[in-house]
Amino acid sequence: MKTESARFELCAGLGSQLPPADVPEIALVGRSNVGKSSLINRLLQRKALARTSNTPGKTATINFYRCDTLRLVDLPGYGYAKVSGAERQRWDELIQAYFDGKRPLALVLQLLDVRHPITRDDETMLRYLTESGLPFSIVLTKTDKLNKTQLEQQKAYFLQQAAVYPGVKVFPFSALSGAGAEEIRAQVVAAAEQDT
Ligand SMILES: Nc1nc2c(ncn2[C@@H]2O[C@H](COP(=O)(O)OP(=O)(O)OP(=O)(O)O)[C@@H](O)[C@H]2O)c(=O)[nH]1
Ligand SMILES: [Mg+2]
Repeated sequence: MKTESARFELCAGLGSQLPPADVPEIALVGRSNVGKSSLINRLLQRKALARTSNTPGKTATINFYRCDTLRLVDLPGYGYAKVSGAERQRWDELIQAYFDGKRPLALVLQLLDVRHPITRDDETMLRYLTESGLPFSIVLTKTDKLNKTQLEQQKAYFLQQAAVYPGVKVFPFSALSGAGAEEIRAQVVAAAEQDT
């Protein structure tokens, strides 16, 4: 992955604004604030190409980042309680338009905060990915926030949870230290190549 060539490509607030589905895409999904934009920055070796924030619900559009012949797709986070009904409906429609858009989805990265149990929203997403037959991997974010013992415990918990999804890989990751980024990048590149 030649990250020097990475650039922000486009942001879509409506299904009609999605770019032509012409290169393999890697989509990031997960709860609001789980670390999607931070992972994109790490994968592309940029400090702030994707905007990150302490305020959940920051990314309310689908943001596309282009690197070589693949796209990283930052989807709006789910599970943020404070958004209005109308806003939530727009998000739902936007995400549906993306997943229904017959796009060349090479891989979905499902992000889960390593510190917390899987939520109902996470489960809904995981079930959706499974039922749609989409290839996906799990990324456990914010591993730097746990000590070694806690981290081992949580990894064991997630590996057990992931066992119901055959063949799904689990990548522990820290945006702070960069731990795990190399492995995820390799998986992204391999998935995109397979899809080309
Ligand atoms: N310590 C630590 N903080 C992290 C990590 N990943 C993300 N954060 C922090 O968590 C907050 C949310 O990160 P974002 O990358 O903006 O999360 P997001 O999933 O894009 O959030 P939305 O756009 O709201 O859906 C920011 O303050 C980040 O700095 C990590 O691995 N370690
Ligand atoms: Mg974001």
